Parts: sequence; structure tokens; C-alpha cells
Amino acid sequence: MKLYIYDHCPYCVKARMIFGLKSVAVELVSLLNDDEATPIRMIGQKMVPILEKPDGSRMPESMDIVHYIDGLDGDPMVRPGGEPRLSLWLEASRRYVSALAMPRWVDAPLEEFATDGARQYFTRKKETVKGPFTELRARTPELLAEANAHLKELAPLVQSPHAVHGVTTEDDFHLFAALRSLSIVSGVVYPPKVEAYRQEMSGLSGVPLHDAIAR
Ligand SMILES: N[C@@H](CCC(=O)N[C@@H](CS)C(=O)NCC(=O)O)C(=O)O
Repeated sequence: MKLYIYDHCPYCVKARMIFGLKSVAVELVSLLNDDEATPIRMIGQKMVPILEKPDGSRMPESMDIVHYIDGLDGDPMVRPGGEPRLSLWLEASRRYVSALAMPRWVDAPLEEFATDGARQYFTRKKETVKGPFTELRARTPELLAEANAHLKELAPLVQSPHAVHGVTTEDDFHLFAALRSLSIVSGVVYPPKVEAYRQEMSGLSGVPLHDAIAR
């Protein structure tokens, strides 16, 4: 099977995770961020992740892909998520995660940003929603302080390094995707329980963190 992705994309992270967690082989294909034609040809819109099954059919939507791959062996492991305290934490994390990550992703050696055109496409598109990346960068001290304080509130919610609620739920996909987005940001301080979770989940899912290229 092939999974079409952008490396930075948190929805793609969710889809990638299940292949590692269930030891299912997958070929990752990174699209250039300004390649509109390929995803539109495959699913009718410019969006990833896209799963291409062995019969050539395509499936969009990260959590649909998670449940499809999880069910292939007849023994699904992913339980429903939506635990209220974690949902609130995730909702609040949206205040800073993409504002910190977006100007850094586009500057990092990621395959989807291999060309000037791809970097310009992403910058133009996201700046219309988030404001100029120069302004987001200038807000780094304030956003980092918010992130670091908020991560302290996450620590008591993490029950185990291998599953936020002790058993694998949809919440693990949402949480690890958010933490993986944050891993491109240098200066983030992870409380020990959160750091253990990040590392364990990265290993189990086979999705590398961006710590080594953080900026
Ligand atoms: N509901 C979709 C959302 C996927 C999504 O929004 N993907 C983003 C990348 S993170 C995308 O392809 N956006 C179009 C673009 O970047 O031009 C899912 O869960 O898979």
C-alpha cells in the first residue's frame, strides 16, 4: 500500500502511526506542497493523507485510514477517544501549535518543501489564515511560554508512555500528532511523563520526531 503525505502534516502523522502500531508495511510518498494535480486526480481535492490500496482504490481522511488499517487483521486495537480533559487540552493547544510550527516547517529540509515554488505556495496559503510568518516568528517568546506552561498541564493526563489513557485510543493519534508538530520547535520543555510518551509513541508508531531538525 502507498500513503501519500507531507512530512509536516499532523493528519498524515495520524495515518502513518497505525502502520507502525500494527506492523503493516507501507510505502510513504511525499508530494510537493504545490502539487495540486496529483491529489485532485486521486481524490478530487487537494488534500493528504491519501491511502492507495493494493486494488488501486484511494481512501482520504486520516482517521478512516487508521480504522481501516486497524481492522485488516480482524482484531482492531484502537478504542474510541474523546476523553473530555484531553479533548480540552488539545483544543487549547491549537492556540500555539501551528503558529509556532508553520514558519519553521517551511524553513526545514522536508520533502514537500524541496522547491521554492512549494515553499511559496505553503507560505502564501497559510499566511492568509495565520498572518505573516515574520509576525508569528516575532511572537516566539510569548508562544513558547504558553506552550511550556500548557505542557505542564498535560503531564498528569498521561497514564502510560505507550497510551495516554493506558490503552490505545483515538486520542493517542490526536495527541501524538500535536506533539509531533511541536517537535520542529526548539526551546519546548517537555515534562518527563510527556517526554516519555513522545519517545515511546514515536518508536511504536515508527513516526520520527523532528527534534533533530528543530529550529
Ligand atoms: N480531515 C482531513 C484533513 C486533512 C488535511 O487538512 N490535510 C492538510 C495537510 S495537514 C491538507 O492537505 N491541506 C491542503 C493543503 O495543504 O494545501 C484528515 O483528517 O485527513
